[in-house]
Amino acid sequence: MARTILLTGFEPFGGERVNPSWQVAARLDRKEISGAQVRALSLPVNLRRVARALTGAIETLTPDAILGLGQAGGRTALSLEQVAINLVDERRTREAGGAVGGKPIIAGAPDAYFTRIPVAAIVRALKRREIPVERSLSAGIFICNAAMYTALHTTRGRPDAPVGFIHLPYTAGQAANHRAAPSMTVELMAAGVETAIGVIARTLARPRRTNAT
Ligand code: PCA
Repeated sequence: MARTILLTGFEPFGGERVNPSWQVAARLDRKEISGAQVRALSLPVNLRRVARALTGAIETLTPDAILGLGQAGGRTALSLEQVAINLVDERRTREAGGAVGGKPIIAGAPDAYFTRIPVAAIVRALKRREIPVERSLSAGIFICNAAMYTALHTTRGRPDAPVGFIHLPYTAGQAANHRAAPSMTVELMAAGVETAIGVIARTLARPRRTNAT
């Protein structure tokens, strides 16, 4: 049976007309990459609704892997997030319609989760394709971090399932309105994310360890 990779992007926020994360996810929707089928999901930039949308999709699709995408204006490269923390920022949360100010995303849950996608292999693959890529130690304390945390927490019982998050720079079009901001074309970002999904999909294709009896 074909493997399924849930690929999430966000709606535009902060006065932007587009969000590169959704532009990239929409482009790759239904694509078959290294034996895995991509299913794209658009997420709201709202703390409560994002958790509901994400856990609902995980329940209905039971994806073999989850890759979240988000916009991080100002970054210069595809940023592979290495950690998600159990915290949301007060001020920006209010803007995003939530009431959970300065509190954990999920009360009583672990402080942090490390990414479960093969970061080093993805960095190598993107560098081979000459696509700017970096590792990041903070996904922030806004909705993207919350989405990454929620995905990792919801799938904690399946530690072999790859789950991770990549922040994207502004698109070239967005950067036209942000003086001196770095940017990439949607095409190049999509090529990078497709490469990353290929690496993830190939780890799924490996025969699983079975308990020999
Ligand atoms: N970026 C924001 C929220 C949605 C998005 O695309 C973030 O980094 O939290």
